[in-house]
Amino acid sequence: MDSAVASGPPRGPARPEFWRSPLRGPWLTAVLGFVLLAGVTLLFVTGLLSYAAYNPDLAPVNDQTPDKGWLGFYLFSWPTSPYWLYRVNQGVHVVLGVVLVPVLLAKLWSVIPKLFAWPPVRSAGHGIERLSLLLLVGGAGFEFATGILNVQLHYIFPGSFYVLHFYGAWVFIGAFVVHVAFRLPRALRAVRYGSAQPEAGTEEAAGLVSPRPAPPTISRRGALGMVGLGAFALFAVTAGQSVGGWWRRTALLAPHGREPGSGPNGFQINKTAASVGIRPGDISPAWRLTVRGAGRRVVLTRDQLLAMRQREAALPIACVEGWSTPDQLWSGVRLTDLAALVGLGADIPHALVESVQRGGAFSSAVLRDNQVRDHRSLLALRVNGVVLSYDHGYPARVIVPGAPGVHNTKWVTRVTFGEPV
Ligand SMILES: Nc1nc2c(c(=O)[nH]1)N[C@H]1C(S)=C(S)[C@@H](COP(=O)(O)O)O[C@H]1N2
Ligand SMILES: [Mo]
Repeated sequence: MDSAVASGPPRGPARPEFWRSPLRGPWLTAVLGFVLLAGVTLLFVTGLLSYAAYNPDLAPVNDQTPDKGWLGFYLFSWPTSPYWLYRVNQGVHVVLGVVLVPVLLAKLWSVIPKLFAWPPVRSAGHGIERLSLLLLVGGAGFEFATGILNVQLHYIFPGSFYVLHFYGAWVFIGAFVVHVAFRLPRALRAVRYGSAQPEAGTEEAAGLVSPRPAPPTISRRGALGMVGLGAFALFAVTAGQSVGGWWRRTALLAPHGREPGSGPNGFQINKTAASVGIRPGDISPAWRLTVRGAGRRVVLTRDQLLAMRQREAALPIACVEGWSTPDQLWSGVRLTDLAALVGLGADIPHALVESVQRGGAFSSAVLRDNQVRDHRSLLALRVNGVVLSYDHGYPARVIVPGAPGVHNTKWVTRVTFGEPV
């Protein structure tokens, strides 16, 4: 071993001279690192909040692994106010995740010589540090990849996206915290030192500065500017789908397309009726709504629902994929009024909402009691002054303030209050 070290690293990337970019150095790495420190922290917080918004601890239909053990310590009853909470949270989470991609790639590029550092493991401590870097880089790659595949509707992962992205986030953030703890002092020194390069091979160079730099073709600030420009370009073609409405046209990367159609029902659709196998017979005049709870059962036609007191609520649809719509004016029957039909008045419990859809992860959802009790929570029959279109959930769909889109079940046929779920 000693003689191998003494004879120096093998030819190729393990030798510092192999890396020739004059841009690499502690200042560039530190600046990119600080951007990621702020960005990843915000991604983590909005990600945890997004997960809490699913009320995963409430029922297995909301999440396939409701018991998160102590990783779910922070879960809480997702509020219904402000009603745009999920829209803003998820817009920030997804847009920021996309925008940070060039920064992450630049950061990885800036430290790549260290991947080949020689000898690969100097000591036990160094070995542990490198292992944590594997979790850091692997975790970042995993979180960004699963997130982006999900917003691009490319479901190729083995198992549920929530579960993978959630546990992946904890692994990543653990490694991230360790990394920040070890590197923060050095990064602070590097930015104080300024963008002048330290001598290659010195302590301050941190193994990043090339001992044999090629002539520069761009300054370090210029390189940062290019990364910023890339991030801004991604922002410009992504953010429009979170703002919705007219701005959707600017969302060139929107996987659902940029034109959601026109007219009162002309706003973004997630799954169309045809795509989830809703048959004409399921939503024909023979359709019925069954309301159950407190040992009672009431069956209603759509006309009977329309004969009940109609209420209005202006609420958006906000999907986990980051897109959302501006407020739409829904009208229909309050969930509290449905509860009253089976004799539930005060202390209305949670409710299981089921659709006519056969199978599929989104065919039913459990709403928490605070969501059911909110007077803006409706079983909507109409939107923006007209009958719901088939694709927006005719004959009836749920709409709840502040909730993720997935809990706004379409083609509802049964609402069950208070049964253990
Ligand atoms: N039955 C049923 N309801 C559903 C879905 C579904 O696939 N099936 N998709 C959900 C998701 S993920 C979202 S974001 C919203 C989208 O509603 P919209 O298509 O009317 O915009 O509907 C929700 N309701
Ligand atoms: Mo969604």
